[in-house]
Amino acid sequence: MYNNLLVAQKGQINTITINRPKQLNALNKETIEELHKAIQMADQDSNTGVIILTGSGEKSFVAGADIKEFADFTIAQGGELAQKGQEILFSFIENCSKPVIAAVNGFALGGGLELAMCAHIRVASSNARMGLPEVGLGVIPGYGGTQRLAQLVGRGKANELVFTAGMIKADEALTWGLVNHVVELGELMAKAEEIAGRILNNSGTAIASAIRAVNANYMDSVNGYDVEIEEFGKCFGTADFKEGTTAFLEKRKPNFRK
Ligand code: CO8
Repeated sequence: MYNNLLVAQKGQINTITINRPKQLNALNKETIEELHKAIQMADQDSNTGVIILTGSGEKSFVAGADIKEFADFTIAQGGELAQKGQEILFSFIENCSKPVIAAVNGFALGGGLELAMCAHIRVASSNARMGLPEVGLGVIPGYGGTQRLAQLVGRGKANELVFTAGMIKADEALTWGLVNHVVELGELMAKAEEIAGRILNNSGTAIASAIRAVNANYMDSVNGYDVEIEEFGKCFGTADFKEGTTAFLEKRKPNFRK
Protein backbone atom coordinates (compact mmCIF):
# COMPACT_ATOMS: atom_id res chain seq x y z
CA MET A 1 0.00 0.00 0.00
CA TYR A 2 2.88 2.39 0.79
CA ASN A 3 6.36 2.59 -0.74
CA ASN A 4 7.95 4.39 2.19
CA LEU A 5 5.93 3.45 5.27
CA LEU A 6 5.11 0.43 7.37
CA VAL A 7 1.80 0.61 9.21
CA ALA A 8 0.84 -1.75 12.02
CA GLN A 9 -2.22 -1.92 14.24
CA LYS A 10 -1.93 -3.30 17.78
CA GLY A 11 -5.19 -2.97 19.65
CA GLN A 12 -6.08 0.71 19.37
CA ILE A 13 -2.52 1.82 18.70
CA ASN A 14 -1.63 2.59 15.09
CA THR A 15 2.14 2.62 14.54
CA ILE A 16 3.49 4.29 11.42
CA THR A 17 7.15 3.60 10.65
CA ILE A 18 8.97 5.73 8.08
CA ASN A 19 10.85 3.14 6.10
CA ARG A 20 13.68 4.56 3.97
CA PRO A 21 16.60 3.34 6.07
CA LYS A 22 19.19 3.75 3.30
CA GLN A 23 18.40 7.47 3.20
CA LEU A 24 18.12 7.60 7.00
CA ASN A 25 14.36 7.97 6.51
CA ALA A 26 14.70 11.41 4.87
CA LEU A 27 11.33 12.89 3.92
CA ASN A 28 10.90 13.00 0.16
CA LYS A 29 7.68 14.25 -1.45
CA GLU A 30 6.19 10.78 -1.74
CA THR A 31 6.86 9.99 1.93
CA ILE A 32 5.21 13.24 3.00
CA GLU A 33 2.16 12.40 0.89
CA GLU A 34 2.03 8.85 2.23
CA LEU A 35 2.34 10.08 5.81
CA HIS A 36 -0.57 12.43 5.20
CA LYS A 37 -2.67 9.54 3.94
CA ALA A 38 -1.68 7.14 6.74
CA ILE A 39 -2.35 9.70 9.47
CA GLN A 40 -5.64 10.72 7.91
CA MET A 41 -6.75 7.08 7.79
CA ALA A 42 -5.75 6.48 11.40
CA ASP A 43 -7.48 9.67 12.49
CA GLN A 44 -10.70 8.58 10.82
CA ASP A 45 -10.52 4.98 12.03
CA SER A 46 -12.71 4.43 15.10
CA ASN A 47 -10.50 1.46 16.08
CA THR A 48 -7.50 3.76 16.54
CA GLY A 49 -7.07 5.87 19.66
CA VAL A 50 -3.37 6.78 19.53
CA ILE A 51 -0.86 7.06 16.68
CA ILE A 52 2.85 6.36 17.17
CA LEU A 53 5.32 7.69 14.60
CA THR A 54 8.81 6.25 14.37
CA GLY A 55 11.64 5.55 11.93
CA SER A 56 12.96 2.22 10.72
CA GLY A 57 16.38 0.98 11.75
CA GLU A 58 18.49 1.81 14.75
CA LYS A 59 20.15 4.94 13.50
CA SER A 60 17.63 7.49 12.42
CA PHE A 61 14.12 8.73 13.11
CA VAL A 62 14.20 11.10 10.14
CA ALA A 63 17.41 12.81 8.95
CA GLY A 64 15.48 15.72 7.46
CA ALA A 65 13.80 16.71 4.27
CA ASP A 66 15.34 14.93 1.28
CA ILE A 67 18.10 17.38 0.32
CA LYS A 68 18.52 15.76 -3.12
CA GLU A 69 14.95 16.69 -4.01
CA PHE A 70 15.08 20.42 -3.35
CA ALA A 71 18.73 21.20 -4.12
CA ASP A 72 17.88 23.03 -7.40
CA PHE A 73 14.55 24.58 -6.42
CA THR A 74 13.60 28.20 -7.24
CA ILE A 75 12.26 30.71 -4.69
CA ALA A 76 8.69 29.88 -5.69
CA GLN A 77 9.26 26.12 -5.52
CA GLY A 78 10.93 26.41 -2.11
CA GLY A 79 8.02 28.42 -0.71
CA GLU A 80 5.51 26.02 -2.19
CA LEU A 81 7.35 23.01 -0.75
CA ALA A 82 7.27 24.47 2.75
CA GLN A 83 3.66 25.63 2.44
CA LYS A 84 2.31 22.31 1.16
CA GLY A 85 4.36 20.26 3.63
CA GLN A 86 3.14 22.31 6.57
CA GLU A 87 -0.44 22.01 5.41
CA ILE A 88 -0.62 18.30 4.61
CA LEU A 89 1.75 16.95 7.23
CA PHE A 90 3.11 19.14 10.00
CA SER A 91 0.06 21.23 10.92
CA PHE A 92 -2.08 18.26 9.97
CA ILE A 93 -0.44 16.12 12.66
CA GLU A 94 -0.60 18.89 15.24
CA ASN A 95 -4.34 19.22 14.64
CA CYS A 96 -5.02 15.48 14.44
CA SER A 97 -7.91 14.54 16.75
CA LYS A 98 -6.00 11.52 18.10
CA PRO A 99 -2.80 11.95 20.12
CA VAL A 100 0.34 11.42 18.05
CA ILE A 101 3.45 10.20 19.91
CA ALA A 102 6.83 10.53 18.19
CA ALA A 103 9.17 7.68 19.17
CA VAL A 104 12.50 9.27 18.21
CA ASN A 105 14.86 6.35 17.58
CA GLY A 106 17.99 8.15 16.37
CA PHE A 107 18.75 11.25 14.28
CA ALA A 108 15.90 13.76 14.19
CA LEU A 109 17.34 16.53 12.07
CA GLY A 110 15.78 19.41 10.16
CA GLY A 111 12.41 18.24 8.87
CA GLY A 112 12.84 15.18 11.08
CA LEU A 113 12.95 17.21 14.28
CA GLU A 114 10.15 19.36 12.87
CA LEU A 115 8.12 16.17 12.42
CA ALA A 116 8.81 15.09 16.00
CA MET A 117 7.91 18.57 17.26
CA CYS A 118 4.47 18.62 15.65
CA ALA A 119 3.59 15.38 17.44
CA HIS A 120 1.76 15.88 20.73
CA ILE A 121 4.27 13.88 22.80
CA ARG A 122 7.94 12.93 22.20
CA VAL A 123 9.85 9.97 23.61
CA ALA A 124 13.48 9.49 22.58
CA SER A 125 16.00 6.68 22.70
CA SER A 126 19.30 7.44 24.40
CA ASN A 127 21.14 7.35 21.04
CA ALA A 128 18.90 10.06 19.55
CA ARG A 129 20.44 13.28 18.24
CA MET A 130 18.35 16.33 17.51
CA GLY A 131 19.01 19.52 15.63
CA LEU A 132 17.99 21.97 12.96
CA PRO A 133 20.99 22.05 10.57
CA GLU A 134 19.22 24.13 7.90
CA VAL A 135 21.23 27.37 8.18
CA GLY A 136 24.32 25.29 7.41
CA LEU A 137 22.67 24.50 4.08
CA GLY A 138 21.70 28.12 3.41
CA VAL A 139 18.03 27.69 4.25
CA ILE A 140 15.97 27.94 7.43
CA PRO A 141 13.65 25.40 9.04
CA GLY A 142 10.59 25.49 6.78
CA TYR A 143 8.29 22.94 8.34
CA GLY A 144 7.35 24.95 11.41
CA GLY A 145 10.66 24.51 13.23
CA THR A 146 11.28 28.18 13.96
CA GLN A 147 7.89 28.38 15.64
CA ARG A 148 7.55 25.06 17.44
CA LEU A 149 11.09 24.85 18.80
CA ALA A 150 10.72 28.24 20.48
CA GLN A 151 7.32 27.18 21.84
CA LEU A 152 8.78 24.00 23.32
CA VAL A 153 12.13 25.14 24.71
CA GLY A 154 11.96 28.96 24.79
CA ARG A 155 13.33 31.49 22.34
CA GLY A 156 16.90 31.66 23.64
CA LYS A 157 17.62 27.95 23.37
CA ALA A 158 15.76 27.75 20.06
CA ASN A 159 17.87 30.59 18.65
CA GLU A 160 21.07 28.86 19.72
CA LEU A 161 20.11 25.52 18.16
CA VAL A 162 18.95 27.15 14.92
CA PHE A 163 21.86 29.62 14.53
CA THR A 164 24.58 27.08 15.34
CA ALA A 165 22.98 24.36 13.20
CA GLY A 166 24.09 22.17 16.10
CA MET A 167 22.91 18.85 17.39
CA ILE A 168 21.96 17.95 20.94
CA LYS A 169 21.92 14.54 22.56
CA ALA A 170 18.83 12.91 24.00
CA ASP A 171 19.66 13.69 27.62
CA GLU A 172 20.14 17.37 26.80
CA ALA A 173 16.85 17.37 24.87
CA LEU A 174 15.24 15.97 28.00
CA THR A 175 16.71 18.75 30.12
CA TRP A 176 15.48 21.31 27.62
CA GLY A 177 11.95 19.87 27.65
CA LEU A 178 12.19 19.02 23.97
CA VAL A 179 11.35 15.37 24.72
CA ASN A 180 9.28 13.98 27.58
CA HIS A 181 11.25 10.80 28.25
CA VAL A 182 14.54 9.15 27.29
CA VAL A 183 14.90 5.36 27.38
CA GLU A 184 17.24 2.78 25.90
CA LEU A 185 16.58 2.08 22.23
CA GLY A 186 15.28 -1.43 22.96
CA GLU A 187 12.68 0.02 25.31
CA LEU A 188 11.54 2.88 23.11
CA MET A 189 8.44 1.36 21.56
CA ALA A 190 7.39 -0.19 24.87
CA LYS A 191 7.62 3.25 26.51
CA ALA A 192 5.59 4.88 23.73
CA GLU A 193 3.01 2.09 23.94
CA GLU A 194 2.85 2.39 27.71
CA ILE A 195 1.98 6.09 27.40
CA ALA A 196 -0.50 5.24 24.64
CA GLY A 197 -2.10 2.64 26.90
CA ARG A 198 -2.62 5.17 29.67
CA ILE A 199 -4.16 7.60 27.16
CA LEU A 200 -6.47 4.87 25.88
CA ASN A 201 -8.09 4.51 29.32
CA ASN A 202 -9.62 7.93 28.80
CA SER A 203 -12.31 9.53 26.69
CA GLY A 204 -11.29 9.95 23.05
CA THR A 205 -13.82 12.73 22.47
CA ALA A 206 -12.55 14.63 25.53
CA ILE A 207 -8.94 14.19 24.37
CA ALA A 208 -9.86 15.55 20.93
CA SER A 209 -11.40 18.57 22.66
CA ALA A 210 -8.28 18.98 24.79
CA ILE A 211 -6.06 18.94 21.67
CA ARG A 212 -8.16 21.71 20.10
CA ALA A 213 -8.06 23.78 23.29
CA VAL A 214 -4.30 23.40 23.85
CA ASN A 215 -3.53 24.18 20.19
CA ALA A 216 -5.70 27.30 20.34
CA ASN A 217 -3.07 28.94 22.55
CA TYR A 218 -0.69 28.96 19.60
CA MET A 219 -3.08 30.35 16.97
CA ASP A 220 -3.19 33.96 15.89
CA SER A 221 -6.40 35.86 16.61
CA VAL A 222 -7.86 32.98 18.60
CA ASN A 223 -8.55 33.25 22.31
CA GLY A 224 -7.57 29.93 23.85
CA TYR A 225 -9.71 30.52 26.93
CA ASP A 226 -12.77 31.00 24.70
CA VAL A 227 -11.95 27.80 22.81
CA GLU A 228 -11.57 25.98 26.12
CA ILE A 229 -14.98 27.20 27.29
CA GLU A 230 -16.59 26.13 24.01
CA GLU A 231 -14.91 22.70 24.01
CA PHE A 232 -15.74 22.21 27.70
CA GLY A 233 -19.41 22.92 27.02
CA LYS A 234 -19.47 20.54 24.04
CA CYS A 235 -18.24 17.69 26.24
CA PHE A 236 -21.55 17.77 28.12
CA GLY A 237 -23.32 16.57 24.99
CA THR A 238 -21.14 13.49 24.51
CA ALA A 239 -21.77 9.86 25.37
CA ASP A 240 -18.31 9.76 26.94
CA PHE A 241 -19.26 12.45 29.46
CA LYS A 242 -22.34 10.44 30.44
CA GLU A 243 -20.27 7.27 30.74
CA GLY A 244 -17.43 8.95 32.65
CA THR A 245 -19.64 10.61 35.22
CA THR A 246 -21.98 7.60 35.56
CA ALA A 247 -19.00 5.28 36.09
CA PHE A 248 -17.67 7.58 38.80
CA LEU A 249 -21.00 7.66 40.60
CA GLU A 250 -21.37 3.86 40.27
CA LYS A 251 -17.82 3.41 41.60
CA ARG A 252 -16.61 1.51 38.53
CA LYS A 253 -14.11 2.12 35.73
CA PRO A 254 -15.52 3.92 32.71
CA ASN A 255 -15.77 2.02 29.48
CA PHE A 256 -15.26 4.68 26.84
CA ARG A 257 -14.14 2.62 23.90
CA LYS A 258 -16.59 -0.04 22.85
N1 CO8 B 1 18.33 13.99 2.54
C1 CO8 B 1 18.72 13.07 1.63
N2 CO8 B 1 19.56 12.07 1.89
C2 CO8 B 1 20.03 11.96 3.14
C3 CO8 B 1 19.66 12.89 4.15
C4 CO8 B 1 18.78 13.93 3.82
N3 CO8 B 1 18.34 14.82 4.71
N4 CO8 B 1 20.32 12.54 5.28
C5 CO8 B 1 21.05 11.44 5.00
N5 CO8 B 1 20.88 11.09 3.71
C6 CO8 B 1 21.49 9.98 2.98
C7 CO8 B 1 22.94 10.27 2.66
O1 CO8 B 1 23.03 11.05 1.49
C8 CO8 B 1 23.48 8.87 2.47
O2 CO8 B 1 23.09 8.40 1.20
P1 CO8 B 1 24.19 7.74 0.19
O3 CO8 B 1 24.65 6.51 0.93
O4 CO8 B 1 23.40 7.47 -1.04
O5 CO8 B 1 25.26 8.76 0.05
C9 CO8 B 1 22.69 8.05 3.50
O6 CO8 B 1 21.53 8.83 3.82
C10 CO8 B 1 23.48 7.79 4.78
O7 CO8 B 1 23.93 9.04 5.27
P2 CO8 B 1 25.47 9.32 5.69
O8 CO8 B 1 26.38 8.45 4.91
O9 CO8 B 1 25.68 10.79 5.63
O10 CO8 B 1 25.45 8.80 7.20
P3 CO8 B 1 26.39 9.30 8.38
O11 CO8 B 1 26.19 8.34 9.51
O12 CO8 B 1 27.78 9.54 7.90
O13 CO8 B 1 25.81 10.74 8.82
C11 CO8 B 1 24.04 12.32 9.31
C12 CO8 B 1 24.51 10.84 9.36
C13 CO8 B 1 24.89 13.15 10.28
C14 CO8 B 1 22.59 12.33 9.76
C15 CO8 B 1 24.20 12.84 7.87
O14 CO8 B 1 23.57 11.93 6.98
C16 CO8 B 1 23.61 14.18 7.65
O15 CO8 B 1 24.17 15.19 8.06
N6 CO8 B 1 22.43 14.24 6.96
C17 CO8 B 1 21.79 15.46 6.61
C18 CO8 B 1 21.12 16.08 7.81
C19 CO8 B 1 20.48 17.39 7.44
O16 CO8 B 1 21.14 18.35 7.08
N7 CO8 B 1 19.15 17.42 7.56
C20 CO8 B 1 18.39 18.61 7.29
C21 CO8 B 1 17.95 18.61 5.89
S1 CO8 B 1 17.21 20.14 5.41
C22 CO8 B 1 15.68 20.04 6.01
O17 CO8 B 1 15.26 19.13 6.67
C23 CO8 B 1 14.85 21.20 5.68
C24 CO8 B 1 13.48 21.11 6.32
C25 CO8 B 1 12.65 22.24 5.95
C26 CO8 B 1 12.31 22.16 4.50
C27 CO8 B 1 11.17 23.04 4.20
C28 CO8 B 1 10.84 23.00 2.72
C29 CO8 B 1 11.95 23.51 1.87
